[in-house]
Amino acid sequence: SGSSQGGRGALIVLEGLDRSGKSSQCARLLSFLQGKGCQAEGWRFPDRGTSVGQMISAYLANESELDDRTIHLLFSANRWEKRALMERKLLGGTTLIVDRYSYSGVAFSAAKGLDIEWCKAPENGLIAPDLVVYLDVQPEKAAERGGYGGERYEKIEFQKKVGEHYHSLRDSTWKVVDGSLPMEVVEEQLKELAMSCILECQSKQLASLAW
Ligand code: FDM
Ligand code: MG
Repeated sequence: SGSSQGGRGALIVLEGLDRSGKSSQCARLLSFLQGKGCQAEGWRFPDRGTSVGQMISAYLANESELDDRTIHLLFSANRWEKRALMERKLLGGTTLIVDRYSYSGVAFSAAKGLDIEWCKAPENGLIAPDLVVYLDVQPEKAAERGGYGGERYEKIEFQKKVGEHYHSLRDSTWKVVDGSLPMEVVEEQLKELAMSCILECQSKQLASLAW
């Protein structure tokens, strides 16, 4: 059974620095959509549930060391291993609300000094998002929000560099939402963006990332 209105689902991605509010907003948006009877699922990358995801998780927890390019390719592989399922879900009418995607992949690795074009290359051919919402929060503000959890990358100087690289990735699918606004205000903006995106996708074909 497809969605109640027919047509494919939308691929909606939330991006932003650590502690920008992505996870809470993904959860709120998902329950709003499901409450409206929309077929929707919440996904996140890295997906720590696969064997590649477990290697990534150990790396983020500083339990293992990996060469910068190697971990970059593992993050990408973690999206590739989910590509077929993602396509099936979308074509079956399920909207996916995804916490981080290829933009995180490129922005975080480029912030380490890797060449940005090299970082983009393995993302080509993954499913292109229909909407990317960037939750814009200053790194200083994000760090104040209950602090960081101690994973690799959760350092203010590094997050500033990540923010600059995110900025250079903005394209026509991006909407920037001020993540420092009250949670309810951000939530309302997201609902509107998501609803119009879902509507548009019913008559729009899936596309592939072509960086
Ligand atoms: N991250 C996430 C990357 O470096 N590359 C990627 O491709 C993805 C998806 O992993 F610091 C980084 C971003 C973040 C860390 O993410 C873990 P979560 O959202 O905190 O689990
Ligand atoms: Mg984190």
